[in-house]
Amino acid sequence: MNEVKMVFFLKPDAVIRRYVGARTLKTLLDKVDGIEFLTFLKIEPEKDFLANQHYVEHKGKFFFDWLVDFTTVAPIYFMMIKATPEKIEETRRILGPTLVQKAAEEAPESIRGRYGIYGGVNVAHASDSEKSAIRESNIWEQYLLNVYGSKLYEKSPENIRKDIERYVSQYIDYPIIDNLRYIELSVRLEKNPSLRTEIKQKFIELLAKETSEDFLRSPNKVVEKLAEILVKNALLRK
Ligand code: FUP
Repeated sequence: MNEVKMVFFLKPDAVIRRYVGARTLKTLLDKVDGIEFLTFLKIEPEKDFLANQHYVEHKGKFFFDWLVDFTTVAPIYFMMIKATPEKIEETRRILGPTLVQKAAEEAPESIRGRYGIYGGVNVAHASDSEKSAIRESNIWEQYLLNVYGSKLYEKSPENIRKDIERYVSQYIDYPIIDNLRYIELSVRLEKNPSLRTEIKQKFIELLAKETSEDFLRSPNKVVEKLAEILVKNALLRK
């Protein structure tokens, strides 16, 4: 029987906010007993793939276009993880409920409860059941094999773990802005859409404190683009 793999990725908010991504990966390494990673790739998936495959079940929902824009605003870090039903459940428990306010209320110690920004800006994706793990690992494998070919699974799990540990040690001591601050600003904007420009500027300032030089200087202005996504996220739920 084929082994089951699950999909886990750091979303753009966790990639830009350096500490958040590092803390998320460290938590997986520390808390999921015997976790084994089969890939660790910095990628920029195409909108078409996300819209028509990964997120296809959400097509037509009010947040769908926003979700695809959010997931492509900056690179993501993509992991395939060796899965069992127990590991899928454990990883999801550590990640917490989908929406940040619910996560903060019901699972304040979860990754999304502690580090999510607001609404669907929720740090990471993890397959949520054995069925979705099978579906997602199959579509991502097909997609990535087109790009990487046989190099996709070239590295041993031991070496991938070392790559992830290197990522963690590179970014774990970055500064972090309390996510309550992002929540306050999002709520303020939700109530007063006319504050859009002012609050977007504030988001840019906060994200700039949490990110690294490469993103600050990136020609495609990922920090500003993520700030715009945070603005739209707050206004989406009006
Ligand atoms: P999850 O498996 O927890 O990531 O959640 P879903 O597959 O249900 O949703 C995928 C993504 O859509 C979420 F991560 C965030 C986004 N979303 C919203 O922005 N608003 C919603 O009301 C529901 C989901």
